[in-house]
Amino acid sequence: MGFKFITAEEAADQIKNDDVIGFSGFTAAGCPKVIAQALAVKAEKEHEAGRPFKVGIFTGASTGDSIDGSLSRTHAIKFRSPYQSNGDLRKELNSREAHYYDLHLSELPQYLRYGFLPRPNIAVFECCDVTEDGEIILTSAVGIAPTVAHLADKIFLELNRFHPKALKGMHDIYEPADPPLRREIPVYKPSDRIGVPYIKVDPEKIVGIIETNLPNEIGGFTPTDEVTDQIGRNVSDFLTAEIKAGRIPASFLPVQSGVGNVANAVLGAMGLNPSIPAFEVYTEVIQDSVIKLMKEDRVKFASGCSLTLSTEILSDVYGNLDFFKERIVLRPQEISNSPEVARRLGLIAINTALEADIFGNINSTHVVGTKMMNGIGGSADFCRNAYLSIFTTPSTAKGGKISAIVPMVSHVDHTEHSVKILITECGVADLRGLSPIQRAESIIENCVHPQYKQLLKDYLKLGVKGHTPQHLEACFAFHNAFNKTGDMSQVNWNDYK
Ligand code: 0RQ
Repeated sequence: MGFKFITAEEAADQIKNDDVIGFSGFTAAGCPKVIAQALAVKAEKEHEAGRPFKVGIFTGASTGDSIDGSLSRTHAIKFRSPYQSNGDLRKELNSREAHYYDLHLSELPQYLRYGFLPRPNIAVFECCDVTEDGEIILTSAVGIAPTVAHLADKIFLELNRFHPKALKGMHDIYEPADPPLRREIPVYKPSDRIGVPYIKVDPEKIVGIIETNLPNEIGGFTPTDEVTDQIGRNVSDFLTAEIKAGRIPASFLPVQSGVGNVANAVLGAMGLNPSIPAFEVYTEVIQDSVIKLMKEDRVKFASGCSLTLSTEILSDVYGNLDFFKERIVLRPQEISNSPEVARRLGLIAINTALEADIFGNINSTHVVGTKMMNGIGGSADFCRNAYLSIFTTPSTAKGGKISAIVPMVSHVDHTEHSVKILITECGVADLRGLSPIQRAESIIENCVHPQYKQLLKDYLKLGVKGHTPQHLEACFAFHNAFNKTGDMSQVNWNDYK
């Protein structure tokens, strides 16, 4: 059979109101572009004609602007899961124009297979190659595509010539059987390959292919600053001390690191520290700093779900595929983020908090308790199951008007039971084996910004008895002060005595 080459508009014509679409990609890497843009145009026309048009959207994590941005601006999203980081979509979610369910990334594929969520009837994937017998080679990410490929009735492909066909071999596609038939996922070291390099589908399901030549829509990272550099050094010094104390093997353990500026600074500092041996990475997002360290021989191997790289670095990878294909594997997110594998490999997990409390609970998602920022992403897949779970955060936000460390987090994503180490630019709180009051003393002493130290010490003196000295009326006083005055430091404990 020959494949049918169509336009993005012809693909969008076949997508109906209320359809559920599963997109390939993880972050903006590997995401289709032109079909979503055409769908946004269609949505606008339908709305102008007075007809409803909204679709449900599942992807691996966040997406490029063509999906989350275009479809939000045209109010075409009925629901969205499992993660996002787009400003326009954030507005839609926080005004409840679109429904959002924030999920652990490892769980989404199996939730779809179990039938816990609406079935994606349409698949839209970006690929660098496809064969007549239905072998699809993805581009710079895997995400949920293997599962969606099986569940969808129709598959549309964006064959993106920006990504070389020679990428074949970087992906390792493996889907576990569902209970009661599931066996162990046989990844025993980050470089183990357990699947095949393509997604195999019935070629009859591929209803149209659109040829494109477009780079990923990945924004550049802002450079590190004094605060993030100091956090990086604190993490790296802490890990060195752990090796010296014999609590991390001298050969080191695989590292998982979140995304963003702090994560970049942390990896940079680890790379510069001669006491940390060259290490392996078992993570979800492979970002620029990993490639840089790989070229310097400081990172030996990276297993991830996406190459979330600036176009310049991605082009460098594509220009040296022989070198990088031996050192990188891209996996579906239920494998890159598998709790089972994270526990087995003994990951050092380093993620960023939006807000932490003095007892060690972490809020990664909600600004002042109500507004969704991005989502929990893969942070809990790793943090709960790691060998050692570290959270980092600058001690303040918004020019010091917000303390990132508060009496009680305004939303809980990671509980005190999963969080072992908290690190800010001020220092390190090692929470292992500490009771709630000891954790509070350690966090205030080591991590809190000087501006907020006395305020938090005074909070503990409000006279509360019990195992966890939380004052149920005053525990959100920082947030209330911020909501009233725009500055958490304006809190007045006399109001609560
Ligand atoms: O706001 O952009 O308006 O200035 O939050 O903060 O310090 O730049 O940090 O970009 O690393 O993001 C937790 C959101 C941190 C991210 C979070 C404001 C601050 C700024 C961003 P502005 P920073 P980052 C792998 C693992 C969850 C998912 C995860 C995240 C903005 O790391 O989404 O870990 N994590 N995934 O000013 C109000 C506070 C604040 C605050 C910071 N306490 N209150 N605003 N800000 N602290 C990735 C995947 O899963 C794919």
